[in-house]
Formats: sequence, structure tokens, C-alpha cells
Amino acid sequence: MDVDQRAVSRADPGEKPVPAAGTATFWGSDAVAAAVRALDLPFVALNPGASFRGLHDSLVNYLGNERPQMLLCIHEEHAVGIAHGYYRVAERMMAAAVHANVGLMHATMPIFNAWCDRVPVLVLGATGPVDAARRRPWIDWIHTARDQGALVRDYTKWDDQPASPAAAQESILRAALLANTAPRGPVYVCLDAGLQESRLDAAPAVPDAARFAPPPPAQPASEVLARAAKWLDEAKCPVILAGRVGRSERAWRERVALAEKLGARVLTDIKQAAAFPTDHSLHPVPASTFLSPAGAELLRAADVLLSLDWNDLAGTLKTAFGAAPVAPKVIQVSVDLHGHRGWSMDHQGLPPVDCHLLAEPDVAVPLLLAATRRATPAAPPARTAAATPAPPGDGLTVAAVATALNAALGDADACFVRVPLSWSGEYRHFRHPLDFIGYDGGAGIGSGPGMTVGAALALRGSGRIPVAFTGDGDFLMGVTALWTATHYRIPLLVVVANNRSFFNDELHQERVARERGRPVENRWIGQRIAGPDIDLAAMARAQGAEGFGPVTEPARLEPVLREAIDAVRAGAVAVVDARVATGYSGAMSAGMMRTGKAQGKS
Ligand SMILES: Cc1ncc(C[n+]2csc(CCOP(=O)(O)OP(=O)(O)O)c2C)c(N)n1
Ligand SMILES: [Mg+2]
Repeated sequence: MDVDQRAVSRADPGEKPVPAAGTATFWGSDAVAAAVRALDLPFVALNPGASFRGLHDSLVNYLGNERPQMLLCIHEEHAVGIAHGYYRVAERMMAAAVHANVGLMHATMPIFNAWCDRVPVLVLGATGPVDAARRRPWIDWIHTARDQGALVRDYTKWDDQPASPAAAQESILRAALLANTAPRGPVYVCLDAGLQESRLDAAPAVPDAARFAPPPPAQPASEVLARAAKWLDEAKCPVILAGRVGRSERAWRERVALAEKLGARVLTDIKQAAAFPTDHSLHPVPASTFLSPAGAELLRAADVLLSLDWNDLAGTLKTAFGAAPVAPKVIQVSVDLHGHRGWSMDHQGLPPVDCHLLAEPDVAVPLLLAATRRATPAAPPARTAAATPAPPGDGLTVAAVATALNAALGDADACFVRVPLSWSGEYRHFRHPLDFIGYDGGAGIGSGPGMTVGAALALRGSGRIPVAFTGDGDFLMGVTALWTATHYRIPLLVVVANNRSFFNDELHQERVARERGRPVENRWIGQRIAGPDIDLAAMARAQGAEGFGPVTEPARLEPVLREAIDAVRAGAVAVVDARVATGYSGAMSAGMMRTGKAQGKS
């Protein structure tokens, strides 16, 4: 990955433990810590709990709170969210440690998000003592479950509850191997409190993690590759659906080169991280959450579709073709089907596929580039002008905030960690893999702040400003994640599109009311976060961040954003409360309103 890994070395220098005496005695949790150290994980985000007090001690006093360094979080939801956001930028796995059952229960949503987003996280948990004779009265019984992994088994790649220190080491190595092998995902290792606190006879072994590393990525079969290349060479109107791809600049350039060689039009998806320069002439339709009418038209005109692990290919094709047969030949590049299971429908619909390259897009694209022979592309490559957000208008709108944010950022490199649900792809161009890191996978509101802190952690020292432009609902649910950023001095900017409502759902109530002939005016009841309005800037200041606003005047917005960006450049966590009007513009609401059913559910 191209991010500056030096920037993620040490956080707050104040958390260096005093050296531990008595290293002649070793404990089961030291063996666990030795395996974690062997994996060279930079951080373990956690909220503490007695069920892993053994491991906690080993991380501090055996490993010296280095590799991994602890990141204290106010809530387990943030711990896993931070690991998720960190991976999205750095493409490097972090660990999260969560207390017996109740801590894991708090962490279930971000684990689900990571699962849906194909992001590896090593979740360490605990239970017991499994040996009932060793349990303290009451609390150890409450916090012992027969099968704690069952809470997350349906949305993790693997889970385990090892019964000895040696087995725990193997378990952690296997967990990391599986988590980092595509399709990637979170894993859960549950450590018996009794095992952690058992005395070892000798110093724990230090495993050679290199011998348990993920295998090189799978290559597509050569005859399948040749068929795909032939179809792409012969296509009159090829279209690339650029979906789940990596953050590498090399892979970015190869995708652009392939599209230019083929003259293929490219669609991107706001749910996924930046995959193609949105100001390229081959990217004619702004990215959207649901396929836009212009995107559907493009697909209907295509004779060959190349899906680069597009999230929900079947749903996208259904939007474009309805009940009619899918006319173009469909080439799918994805290993995702290896992870499809029965509990969650995150595999989406079953797409028709005429040629399946069982490989990750970043592996297959250079092979396709080499295998295609096309001399004249179907369309000339060129670049389009800058993004054209809607003009600000009278009140504050999301479009107006986007315009002001673009102006205040100017030429600065930014990484958009989050955009609000009402965002339109027209509001800002993405020209680099780290310009935008996509949504959270599972559409779990409240994930924004935690993922933002994790992304910002990975971006430290890169010169790129982490920007979360988020809804007030998302911000409020996850707001205490900001404390971890202020505590460990992780600069970032949050701009809240504060419509004082869980507004997405007002639209759902409106739709239901219309369908039923009931008063649409009541759509706000049980949705508005007003009376009292929450002072979001004060919530930021309460945690040591700089709070700006509420900003209600359009003319004030850009100067306030400039001030906030300057604060971030100086090392602060800054939050801007932009009081926007309720109402959605852009592709999200278009997608919701087009269909008879309430499609905007998230
Ligand atoms: C954990 C969770 N709870 C509820 C929802 C349902 N939901 C989807 S969007 C939304 C509103 C989000 O509000 P906000 O972030 O303020 O965005 P807005 O719709 O106002 O733009 C809710 C409650 C969800 N997706 N996740
Ligand atoms: Mg809102």
C-alpha cells in the first residue's frame, strides 16, 4: 500500500509502561501476546474487561504496549470501527479486543459491517473461566457463555475458542491467515480467562508468522482469461463496473489503462471506495448509491460488461434491464462467491455471468491489459472539467456544504471517509484511490465516527486530510469515538450535515403514507432530532476536539470550514455543525422515489 506506514508508529508517548520486573514467570496470555506480536499488528483497539485482564496485562507488561499499541475506546463499536477504517486506508489488519459477551454484543454491528465490506479484523474476546471451579461468584458466571462465537459466527470468516496456550497461538495464526485471504473478513478468537491466567512452565514460543502467511492471490484460468480478452477486443460498446478494488496506485493506473485501451465507459459506486477517476471522459455518469437512469441507459447500450467485483451485480442488472433478458455478455472478476453463506444476504442477488474470472480485480486487470490486443479504443480518452455541484441557493443544503468544502479544501489532498446519504457523485471528483474510502459495508448507522478515527490513524503523516462529511444521526450514534482521536492526537475533520433528523426514514414514512392515503405531514414524528436541538460542537468540545457552529448562514460556511481545516492541519480534531435543511437531492432520493417499494432502506 502507498500510505506512509511510518506515520502509524507510535501514538501518545504518555502511554509507555514502566518496565516490568519478574519476567521469569510467564502466563498463558503471554503466549497469546507472543502470537499477536508475531503478526506485527500495529494497534489493538479495545474497551477493557476483566475477562481479558490476563491478556491486557500481557499487552502492557509483556509486550510493553508496542506492536500492538493499545487504543482505548469508549465503546466496543468504535474499537472494531477503528480497525475497519484503518484497513480501508492502510490495507493492513488491526486487532480489536472486546470483553466477554457484553463487549462482543456491543461489537456485533461493526463486525457485521466489516464482514459485508470484506475487511479483515482480528477480534480478540474472552469468556470464563470455562472451568466452573475457578469462577468468581456472579460476574464470571454472567460473563461465561457456552458458545460465545455463535454471536458472530454467521458474519465472521472463522472463530475459535482454543483450550491451551499452544492452541491459542495456532488459533491466532490461523485467524490472521483466513482474515487476510480473499474474500477477506473479520475473525473472532475467544480466550478462556482460565487459559490466560494459567502459569506457563517456560517462556512462550515465538511463532514464525511468515510460515503461516496468506498464499499469493489466485490467478484466473488462462482459457477463461483469453475468452474475456477476446470479448473485450470485439466489443463495440464495453462497459466496466468498477467495484471492490484495492487502494494501490499501480492498480488504479492499470484500471485506467485498460479502460482507455478498450474505450470502455466506466461506472463507479458511492458505496465502494474510489475505483476510477471520476473526471475521466470514460466516466460519464456520476457515482450513485442506486443505479441512476443514465447509468442504466449506459448498461442497456453495452454489448460486453466487465464487472470488477461490483457489489450487487444482479440488482444493478435488474435495475437496468427489468424483466427483460440481460443482453450484454457479462464478465465477472471476483472471488467473492468463496465467502457466500446462508445467514446474511450480503451476497446479493444471483447475477447471470457468461465468463467468470475467479480472481481479485487487481490481479486480473493487468492480465486483461496484457491479453487484450485492441488497437483502436471504442472512444477517445480525455478528461472532463471539475465537478459541478449544485449552486448554494438560499439555505444550507448538502450541495451547498459540498461546494463550500471543496472551496475550503482547495488543492489540498483529502481523504473522504464518509459522505452523507444524500450525497451525489456530482459534488466532488475522486482522482486517487485514497480520495474516498466508501461506505461501511453493512449500512449500520453510527459507524461513521469510528471508521473516521481509524482512517485518520492510518493517514497520519501522509499530508492527506481525513474528512468525514456525515449525517447527524450517524455522528450522534458514534460520537464518543472522537475521544480516541483527541486522546491519541489523531487529526481529522468531521462536517455534520445536521438536518436534525433521521431523515432517510422520514422519506420512508412519506412513501408509506402516500401509498396508504394517510397524512404525509406526519412523516417527521419519531424521526426528528429536535426540541432540544443537540449542540454537536459542544459534544466535540466536551471530548477535547474543536467544535464549530452551528452554522446556519451560507456565507459563514466557507470561512468556518477554512478555520476548521487550519485547526486540523495544526493537529486538532475538528467538528463543524452545518445546519442543513431537510430534504434529499441527488441519486439517493432519485433511486428511492423511482421504485414502487421503499428502496432507500439502509
Ligand atoms: C444501526 C442502524 N439503525 C437504524 C438504521 C436505519 N436508518 C437508515 S438511514 C437512517 C437515518 C440516518 O440519519 P442521518 O445520519 O442523520 O442521515 P439523514 O438521513 O438525516 O441524511 C436510519 C435511522 C440503520 N441503517 N442502522
Ligand atoms: Mg440527519
